[in-house]
Amino acid sequence: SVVFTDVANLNASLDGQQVTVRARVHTTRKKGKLAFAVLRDNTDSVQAMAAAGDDTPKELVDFIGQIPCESIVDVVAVVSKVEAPITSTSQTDVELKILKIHVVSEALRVLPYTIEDAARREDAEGIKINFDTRLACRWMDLRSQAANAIFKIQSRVGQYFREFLIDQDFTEIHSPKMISTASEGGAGVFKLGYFGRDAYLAQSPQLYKQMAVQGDLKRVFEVGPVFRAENSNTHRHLTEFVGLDMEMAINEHYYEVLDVAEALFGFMFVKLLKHTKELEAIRAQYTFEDLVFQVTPETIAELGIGIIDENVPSTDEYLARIHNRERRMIRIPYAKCIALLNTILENKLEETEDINTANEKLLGTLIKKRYGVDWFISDRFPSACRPFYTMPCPDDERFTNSYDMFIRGEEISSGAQRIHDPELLLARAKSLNVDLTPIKDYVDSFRLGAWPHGGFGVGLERVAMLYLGLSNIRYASLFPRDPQRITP
Ligand code: ATP
Ligand code: AMO
Repeated sequence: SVVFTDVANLNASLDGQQVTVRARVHTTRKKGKLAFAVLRDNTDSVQAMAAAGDDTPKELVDFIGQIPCESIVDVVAVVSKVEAPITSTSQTDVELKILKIHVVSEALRVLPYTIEDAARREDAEGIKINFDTRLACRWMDLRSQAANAIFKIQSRVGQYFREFLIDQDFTEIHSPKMISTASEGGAGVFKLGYFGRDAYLAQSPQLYKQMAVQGDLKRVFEVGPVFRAENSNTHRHLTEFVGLDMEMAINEHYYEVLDVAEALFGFMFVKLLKHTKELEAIRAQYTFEDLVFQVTPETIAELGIGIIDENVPSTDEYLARIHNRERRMIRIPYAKCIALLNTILENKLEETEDINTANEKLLGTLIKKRYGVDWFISDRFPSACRPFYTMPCPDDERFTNSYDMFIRGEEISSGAQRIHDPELLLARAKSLNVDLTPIKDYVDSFRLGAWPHGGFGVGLERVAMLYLGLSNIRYASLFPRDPQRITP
């Protein structure tokens, strides 16, 4: 059988050797007796050429010149060291002298758009194709380096979420996605037919992850699809997204959940930093500044959180400390966030009022200015803004033991301690006008001895979008679903 050499492995040490390479034709050019082709395999590329003469028939040169760009070809060639480096390809010190070429799969001669179109910087001059056009042919768009890299980073977000929680003794669960009623207050549900009955697509694994804890799994997580029939035509809402959810039994305080959240995201952010090749490819198209997630000693001194150190630690030290639970991210009570906003807002907000998207962004800016970080948790949210299952604060019923996590002034995670007393749950639902009859099983799951517990949910695409400073969540969704789009 034929041994294929990857484009990435072609270099001057192979000078004079015959190789077989499978790659895409990135470009071709014919000039008299010469034909050139750039062969591309993902981020790697190499120049290949043929010159009509004694050993090379003119037909080969003509044939190369007319292969449509993006076709997949097998090339048999001799590796040849070049004198002057070829700067337009990733393999700079060699070119391939083509002996044979076989088209494995021919591309259309007229492409919907070129890879250069898909890779154009957001701030570039001239005509840009719009993102809808790119999405309509996503398999082409994904070939551009930045788009490809976004999904490599996103995959790591999921991987680190899993790795960290498994290491902390969490069990991965798979809850049903077809359910008999809404699982989340507020957001709309998609209805489906279920053998003559109505069923709904799950808006979150919320009720099931809690019931799993009551089944003594005690520390659980899930990575799975979440469906929301919200007519949300915003830069950060999808109708289907990937939910990263966790739920755990707690002993004394919901801070036990926040400790896991902080350590988990700290772990993830530090680990992501090492994927420099992908981060640079994304940065070349979408300008973004690195996420600042390390709290300075001044902030620690002011807020009285975590350990005290004169020096801001290196990322490795930071990771070690997170594991040792020595350092905490900033946690700011909701009422304090409102107070901070009110220092500059003309129309002052009440401390139990919901914060809209613009003010959320503003809050992010204020916190960055004051504490130097893009990452924070706000806790003790007003009862009126949280679902029925959220535990009220024991010291003040207007607020709840709940929290949101923000990066760059936008929400990536939301969670709470949950009510584990069925009578309190019924009372809360009644006061919020939520009918719990359809989820009687859920209420009953707290009647056989219930662990106090809490957890949180994260949107995978939100994390990727905001970690990478992207302006639209659709860039971080492989085949985005929104009210306007259900194909491809
Ligand atoms: P979640 O729903 O998960 O709590 P979210 O980021 O969607 O997370 P919401 O609490 O739904 O947050 O809303 C937060 C802000 O987002 C609101 O203040 C609102 O201004 C804005 N928002 C939410 N949904 C829409 C929408 N469909 N259209 C415009 N803005 C929206
Ligand atoms: P929430 O509704 O806040 O909480 O969702 C959790 C996280 O999911 C992401 N998210 C979204 N991402 C893309 N498109 C959307 N339409 C969308 N809506 C939400 C956000 C958000 O922080 N059951 C609770 C979680 C819990 O308490 O454990 C819940 O679903 O990143």
